[in-house]
Amino acid sequence: MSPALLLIDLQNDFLPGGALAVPCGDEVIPVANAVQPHFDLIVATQDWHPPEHGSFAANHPGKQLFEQIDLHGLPQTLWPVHCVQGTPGADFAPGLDRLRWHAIFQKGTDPKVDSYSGLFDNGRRRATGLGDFLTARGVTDAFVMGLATDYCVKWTALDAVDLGLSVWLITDGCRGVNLAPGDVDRALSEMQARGVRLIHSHEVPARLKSEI
Ligand code: VGL
Ligand code: ZN
Repeated sequence: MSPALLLIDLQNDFLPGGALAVPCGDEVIPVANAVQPHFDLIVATQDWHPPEHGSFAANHPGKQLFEQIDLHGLPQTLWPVHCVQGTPGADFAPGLDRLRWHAIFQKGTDPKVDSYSGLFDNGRRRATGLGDFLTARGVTDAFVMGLATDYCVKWTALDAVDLGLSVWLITDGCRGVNLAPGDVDRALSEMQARGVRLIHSHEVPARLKSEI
């Protein structure tokens, strides 16, 4: 197995007090710090929107927060202004160890299309470079954790499956938005149905040692 750890959107705006706070999102930071020493290859994704991004309700006068619209041909949930490039909300969580990260892949930079996945935009037109990065290093297994389970974590995991990787979701390292009750459970089922395997962070060391 040639593993990589993918840390998804561990940014201030997704933590309690942030613009798009994920309930208990701060609880995953110690999990990220605990698993990092077990990996030789660690990458992070960063939601990185321009102020005029089309996913912000504020940029669609008359529309409500969390309403669904059509954004240049794709369904789009309208979010609070979050993770604006260069703002403190877009910074990584304080207390998150990042000394051993190999690369950061930014996404959501095109105002016309959102990018939940760390690999491709929602229209699958542009790649972030993360897929090529993993392929170039011969990665076979992606261990995914972060925020939010029902959006960026889910789409990153599913895209990684599509790239042919074995995907492991570190469940205690993820928290979800649950806009509708049950969204997180549905996301977990969807991932499992597509071959993503769920593991607890405590199982990671044994899994990395196993040849299976
Ligand atoms: C995310 C909604 C909007 C996420 C990012 O990181 O899950 N969710 N932008
Ligand atoms: Zn976003």
